[in-house]
Amino acid sequence: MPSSPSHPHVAVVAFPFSSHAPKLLAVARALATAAPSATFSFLSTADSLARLPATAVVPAGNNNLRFVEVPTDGDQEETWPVWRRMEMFVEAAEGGGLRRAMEAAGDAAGGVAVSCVVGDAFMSMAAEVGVPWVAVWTGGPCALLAHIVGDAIREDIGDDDDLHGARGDELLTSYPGLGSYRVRDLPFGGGGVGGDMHRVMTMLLGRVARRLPRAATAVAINAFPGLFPPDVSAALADALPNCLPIGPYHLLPGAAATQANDDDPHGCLAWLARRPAGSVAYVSFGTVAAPPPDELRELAAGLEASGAPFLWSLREDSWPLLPPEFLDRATKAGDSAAGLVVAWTPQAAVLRHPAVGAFVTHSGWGAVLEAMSGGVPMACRPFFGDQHMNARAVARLWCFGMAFDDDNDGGGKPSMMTRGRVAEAVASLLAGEEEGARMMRARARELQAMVVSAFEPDGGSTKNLHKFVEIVCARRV
Ligand code: U2F
Repeated sequence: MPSSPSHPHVAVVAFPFSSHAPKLLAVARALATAAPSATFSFLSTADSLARLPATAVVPAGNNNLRFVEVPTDGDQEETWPVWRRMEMFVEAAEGGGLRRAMEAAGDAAGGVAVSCVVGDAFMSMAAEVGVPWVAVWTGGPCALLAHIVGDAIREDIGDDDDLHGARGDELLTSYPGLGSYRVRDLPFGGGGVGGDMHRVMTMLLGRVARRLPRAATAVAINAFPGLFPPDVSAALADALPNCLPIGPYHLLPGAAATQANDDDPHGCLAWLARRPAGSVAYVSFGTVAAPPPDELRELAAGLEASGAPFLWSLREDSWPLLPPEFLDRATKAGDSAAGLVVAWTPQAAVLRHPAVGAFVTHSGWGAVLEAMSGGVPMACRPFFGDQHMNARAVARLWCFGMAFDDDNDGGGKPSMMTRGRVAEAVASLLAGEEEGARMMRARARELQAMVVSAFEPDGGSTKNLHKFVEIVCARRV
């Protein structure tokens, strides 16, 4: 295959599960917009490309972004559980699949070989493909720090089962950048995702922790300069080569098309438009987390008890778990209903809508940044992975929300949502007059202003995006 070292051809490689691909595509579209003379190939599976919003898979920038399918075994796709598909996909990519997909991208680009891989950090086999690897981390940055020093922490604390043990409430002050977090916030526990999924994620994250610091040319993180205190930024800069906060990714120039705000089949935005400013509680647990049935029913009861209108994004397979009379009230009473329960919302646009005044969520990192960008205070019910650290940062570092697992008496109470706690949290975030509630709303507005500044022409994320583009498109002879 002929190569052309003077013409950058960048392969942007997605991890085709949960919400990873749209996040990588936001980065790809920003790169293609900023570097119109380079070629970008977005690599993902057919299944994952088909799930992207139609607006996202059209050429970006100067018609320089193309889409390339990474082949998988179609029979397996349909029938196997997600953890198994992940495992098979990663094995195939490690075993030459990624290299072949890059060659196919080169052929499709008229024989211009790939000069750099920008890959989801979970695709860490990109370190082996013979061109510079620039990694994109989509989760909470402090969780990445914790994974990098994970072996040392485990040696110190014990295995994952010990996170909630006697030392669970100890602060991680001996680890640079992690001093605000407790042992039990660490991102190593399974939190109900299932043993097999936990095992696969642990394997992937172990590889990320080993390869990123040594083999990546640069690492993009979904944050903006000034979001974290200086000790965290310094720890990230020490641990990672060319660590560049360029986010929030969903606000990168050119990224809006990845969110399909116009794609609102359930009429969420129109429903919100008929509600007063700051009156609605929005509820979503992202693309993977699923509260246990008892807790879902408590949440439903708590939302009703709060008396606030609510919009709930809930995957349809969980609907039968809700009390039938609740769904009838919430979905069948039309516009007079207190709530709207739908399978999917245009979430970033929902969180920007003036009617939304509180967000009950799993605190996935995307959710945290979308809430910040919308200036919406959060009530966090973390389940697994980075979500506990994210919730801790929302409640204690940035103070624009509360966490259901924020156990003030140090007794290791469960992090469950109960109807009373939900009703209290929602009412407080929306309109509580107590000082704590006022402060959370004020902090949410301050963070929103910081996000806006980050993308001004001389803003921190804008400047880092320029550096990122330079690294990715560097001409290498
Ligand atoms: C995993 O996170 P999730 O995919 O569960 O959650 P988020 O990082 O919050 O991303 C979910 C995305 O899905 C979108 C939402 C986010 O961009 O706007 N979405 C939507 O548009 N409509 C809906 O009705 C519901 C969601 C993991 F579980 C987390 O712990 C990690 O932090 C995350 C890192 O990528 O991946």
